[in-house]
Amino acid sequence: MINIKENERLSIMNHSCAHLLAQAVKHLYPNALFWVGPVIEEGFYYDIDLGDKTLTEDDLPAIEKEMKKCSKDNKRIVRHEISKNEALREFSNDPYKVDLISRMDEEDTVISCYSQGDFTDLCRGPHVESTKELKYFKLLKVSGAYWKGDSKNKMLQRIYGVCFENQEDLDNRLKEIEEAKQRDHRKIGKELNLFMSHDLVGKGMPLWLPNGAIIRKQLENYIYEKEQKLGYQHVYTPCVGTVDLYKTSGHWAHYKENMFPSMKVDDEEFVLRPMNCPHHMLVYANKLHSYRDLPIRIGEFATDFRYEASGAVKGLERVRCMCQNDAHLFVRPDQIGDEFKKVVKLILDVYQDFGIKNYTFRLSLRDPEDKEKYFDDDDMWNEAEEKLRNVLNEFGCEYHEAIGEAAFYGPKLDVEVKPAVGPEVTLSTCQLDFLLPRKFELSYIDNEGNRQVPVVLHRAIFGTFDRFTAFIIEETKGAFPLWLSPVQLNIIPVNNTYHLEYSEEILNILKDRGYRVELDNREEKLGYKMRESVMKKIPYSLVIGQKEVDNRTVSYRKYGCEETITLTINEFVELIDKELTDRK
Ligand code: TSB
Ligand code: ZN
Repeated sequence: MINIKENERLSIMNHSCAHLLAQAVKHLYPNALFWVGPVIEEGFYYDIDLGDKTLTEDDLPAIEKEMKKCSKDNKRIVRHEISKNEALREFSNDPYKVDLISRMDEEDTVISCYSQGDFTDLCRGPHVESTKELKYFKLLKVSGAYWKGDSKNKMLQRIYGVCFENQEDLDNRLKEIEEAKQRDHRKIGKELNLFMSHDLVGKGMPLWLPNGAIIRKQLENYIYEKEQKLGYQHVYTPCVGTVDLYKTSGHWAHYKENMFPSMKVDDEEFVLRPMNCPHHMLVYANKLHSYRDLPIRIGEFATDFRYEASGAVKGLERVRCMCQNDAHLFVRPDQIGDEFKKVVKLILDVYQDFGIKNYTFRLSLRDPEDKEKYFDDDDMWNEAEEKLRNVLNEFGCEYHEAIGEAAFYGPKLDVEVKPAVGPEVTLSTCQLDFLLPRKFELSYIDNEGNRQVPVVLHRAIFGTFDRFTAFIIEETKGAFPLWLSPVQLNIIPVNNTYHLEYSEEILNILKDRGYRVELDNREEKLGYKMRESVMKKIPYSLVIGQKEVDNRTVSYRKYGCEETITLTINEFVELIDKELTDRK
């Protein structure tokens, strides 16, 4: 998809189109007040106060029609500049504009306005020269958006749209949007009964349904096996901690706005944990460690709670209650490079297993000038950053460096992916931390009998099971590989009178082997049942007719294939076993 924001011409057109939208809205809703209308990757939006009116998608065609009219009017888009005071006077009836203008620092700031016919908006520009240049646009959706993103403020109407230079580009974009909608994990999640949400449980608190729970369990088993082989030790710790725990870790000072408020129980004050690091620090500190014991790798599938803005929560991808595939690796400084390398290798292995190809590595480094944000030990930072870079180069990974994006406690590597709808998100992460071990006074005894402080690597390969599942749903469009599929095999007797008994026999054989298998014994036509099996994206549909009964065979059709293949039961079981072991 073309990134509108990164294309200069399209960026200007989309910004102008946002003004065209505002002009049309003003014609149709004369009391409308306008907040901001920026260009985004996908096009543009405008946040608008329409009083009590809540827009729906049904209102968009009329607005679009009015935009077309304004475009045809062919009005020149004219820039003029006024002083801050003049601007305050001119827009005195518009509290949103007054808010914007008042926040411009200097008294003598020059403020630019753009006018097109009867409509003027405060704006830095630049814009196209005339409204008639804006012909190929489409309004895409409407949603509520709190003023300044704060849920205590009024809810505004946000209208999204996109504009291109010609009809073909616009059509292509609309096609892409439609495909993305079909792939959206929220849509597929509903169709395949993977997860749900309910107002009584709360925003951003998904409920995993039986089908989704099967996928999650498989993911847990998969990564647990891998981590066992790599020497991880898994623990279970509570999803709350006292406020004091998070004061010790520094989260209370630096991360409080992302946390749920605290609650009192007897004389203790608890918070729902947003991260598991403090608990794992205490697990480490529970024992004395020698330099020979390190690295120690404490893993957990750990539930966390984070306050995410209500407008940001999204299906399983961005939730307020999540389960991390978390681990904290306690290493000696001389082991940083090796251990980081193992984490990167694990990430690459996992992505290969899942066939994930479209991702980017982001190496977040400190800004050496920013002495306030980053704790001050230049040598340590330089060495650590160099080690991370070397590992990525060794693997031949392409990555981009984000200066000033490191956490205050150390550099990190994130893996970014693009969901079907919306901006990029981070899946895997590996973060170096020099500070937390000090805060918890962690130590190990070195080979001369002296106390030393270990370094910690925070890492999550899937990120969270929630986000990873969202991603996998979109990657596979719900057609999961056999090992992940909620239902793996679907047995369809051609005729219940003659073929049901043998079908049931096969059902029992396959169930005994531990496969997730269903038998469709409804009195429906074969074609209908086959279509439904495909709609449910079941990997194998087994058709059992007279030939199969007579020869004690099964005939199957794989999802996405037209071919029907007949095998003996034993051959079929072998095939399935192999596919399950390979987890491909
Ligand atoms: C890796 N303390 C570290 C941990 O040890 C940590 O919490 N890192 S994190 O903040 O980056 O979160 C880990 C991963 O959780 C992220 O990489 C991301 O994939 C996932 N994640 C973060 N926020 C959300 C959310 N709101 N919904 C779903 N997944 C999320
Ligand atoms: Zn952590």
